[in-house]
Amino acid sequence: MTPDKKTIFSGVQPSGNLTLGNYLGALRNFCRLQDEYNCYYCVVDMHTLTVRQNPEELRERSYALLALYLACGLDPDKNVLFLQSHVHSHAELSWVLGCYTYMGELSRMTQFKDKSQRHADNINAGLFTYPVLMAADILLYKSDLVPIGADQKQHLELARNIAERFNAVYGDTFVVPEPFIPGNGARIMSLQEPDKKMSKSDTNVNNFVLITDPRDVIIKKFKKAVTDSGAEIRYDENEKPGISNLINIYASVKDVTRQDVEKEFEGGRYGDFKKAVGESVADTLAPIQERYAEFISDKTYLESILRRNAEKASEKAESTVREVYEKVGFILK
Ligand code: AQP
Repeated sequence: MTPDKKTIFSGVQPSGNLTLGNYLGALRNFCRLQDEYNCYYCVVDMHTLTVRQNPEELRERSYALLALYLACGLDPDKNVLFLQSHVHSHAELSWVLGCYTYMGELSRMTQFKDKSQRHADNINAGLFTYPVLMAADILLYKSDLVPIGADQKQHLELARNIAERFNAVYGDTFVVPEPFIPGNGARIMSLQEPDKKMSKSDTNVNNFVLITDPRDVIIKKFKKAVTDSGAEIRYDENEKPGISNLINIYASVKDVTRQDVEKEFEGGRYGDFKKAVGESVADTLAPIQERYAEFISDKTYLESILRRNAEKASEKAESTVREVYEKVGFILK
């Protein structure tokens, strides 16, 4: 860790195979920021328990997520790539911060409302307190910046409020983190239901594109993507949510503006546009898929990264927890 650089923390849950939304909203920016910042990028496995998981699959998906971090270009010598459950300080700080978070705040979280509707048979306390654990993840590392998709903005705001509240009582302890939300790509929507976001735990496979989907599958999914009545390729989230989502995806993978996309496909047909979007996504993901296949076949290497980085992350996290314990009045051992 370089002392004069600012710190980043972010994480992804191994709650399913990662989607194009996770890549464009989060992972791609992780890579873009890795030279400028000291980065902690976590596989936040503890968060996944808010929804029932198959233990064997969860373990495999945790390895897969680390392999994807590497495949997307994160350098394991430059970044602290680690597993949340390897650092006990996350659970410890989460308990303390939970005592500085109000029920009313947690009840307002839209993800809690969404997920409790989707999993009505399992509205557990963890689902409700999830944003407190997320606040602990971020605040433990005194993070300045948190790269996230737009869906996590509300949770990040809560983390800021908790940090400010704690600092107001005990004096400067936590850095109040800023979100880093990309322009295009911040909110990739479902391909079949463009009024909801693309999610890795969606039950309809045609709603999402996985980072690891084969080229023909990617192109087929885009071919099937819901478009809107009319024939114009124009960005309008309210009137044309399907086409707007595709414009956003194309702009994001090509790193151009939405206006550039409208101009490129002016007068074009929906079918040709969808094919172009599918091909551009497949081209972008192909090199990542190749590297992923190599990394996932070497568990020994993945384990060595996790072991090494758990130590690095623990060192920083434990020092924050000690500081917090002292401030709240615990006797340090
Ligand atoms: N559709 C999306 N568009 C842009 N960014 C997205 N992210 C997720 N979906 C999109 C960003 O990916 C990061 C990791 O997300 P997460 O694993 O912590 O959980 P999530 O936000 O709840 O993502 P999913 O895919 O919807 O997971 P499930 O289905 O398990 O709930 C975050 O930065 C997120 O913003």
